[in-house]
Amino acid sequence: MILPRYGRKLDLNEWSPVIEALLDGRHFVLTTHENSDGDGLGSEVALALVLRALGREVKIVNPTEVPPNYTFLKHAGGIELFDGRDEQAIQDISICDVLVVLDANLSDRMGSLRPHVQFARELGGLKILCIDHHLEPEDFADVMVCEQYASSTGELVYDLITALEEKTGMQLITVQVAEALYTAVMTDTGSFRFPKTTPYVYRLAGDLVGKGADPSSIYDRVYNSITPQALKLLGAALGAITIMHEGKVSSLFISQEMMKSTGSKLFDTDLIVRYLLSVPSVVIAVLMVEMQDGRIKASFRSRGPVYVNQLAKRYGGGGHMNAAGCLLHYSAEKAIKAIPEDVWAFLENHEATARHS
Ligand SMILES: [Mn+2]
Repeated sequence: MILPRYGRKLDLNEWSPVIEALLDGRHFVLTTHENSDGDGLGSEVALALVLRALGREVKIVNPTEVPPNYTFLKHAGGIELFDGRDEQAIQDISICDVLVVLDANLSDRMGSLRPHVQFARELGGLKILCIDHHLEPEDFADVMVCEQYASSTGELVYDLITALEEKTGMQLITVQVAEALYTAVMTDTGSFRFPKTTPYVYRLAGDLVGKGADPSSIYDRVYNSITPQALKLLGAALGAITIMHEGKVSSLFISQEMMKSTGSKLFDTDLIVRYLLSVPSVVIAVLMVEMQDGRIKASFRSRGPVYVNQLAKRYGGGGHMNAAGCLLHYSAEKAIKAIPEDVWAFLENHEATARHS
């Protein structure tokens, strides 16, 4: 069930279906989307610490491994981050009573964990909660808070935790919780500069800094932690960017070969996508990465009111207005040829519609 969208900060009463489910649960598993980012990881670490402070058993199990620049989150709180390669962690999905999905609103985004979740669901007794801020949610959980006004899932989790503080009379935002939430909000707002960075987001960040989150050390750990391999990949990738269609579309294909020859990993491609939109004429950028299993991970970025989530949706993905993605079963040759053409057709159609309205 998707809760009605409020388009603003929820109050204690509006959060109550989530709070009830959290307080009723004993054994929790928290998870986020494949190829996890700062928002998903920070949100789950913050919520895990809070649930633990409330005496609950909590495990974090993600579909894919944690990028090295986010491992500091677990050290801070003594929270372990498991992934789909850990069989014991997978077992926990079938014995927990509440699964909380953070920063993902499609069941598909749980990747390799999805069949295990479905199995646990069929056995009965597993309650699923979802807290997210992407467009067009799929109704797959018992309680879903999907608020696209929010800058980040971290912003929603902050609101949830403050509502829990109100409900329990406990102080729940420790230094570690503040650090995790700050990481979530900082990364999803592009360091407090994307359009959804409202005055409220700055107040929230100020509160977290007041509670012990250190902005410069968190920035340093997240962004100034590039490996030499990632830097080599960046160099190769920048040289391979193509700008086409009157300078309005930029595209880049990163092959397995490029990643192997530089010794880089999938999450090393995350720092590359922003360069694709750094040319002012570019309206839509697409980054395609050939994954180890042969699938193509496509990330779309746009400038202005261009809903690239609609583009991603055609391929079974989704996301936000200006940032969306999908996974494709395309060959490399097909992706390189077809996807930038689809992007251009989508943009031409968008421009024609905009002219006539
Ligand atoms: Mn997010």
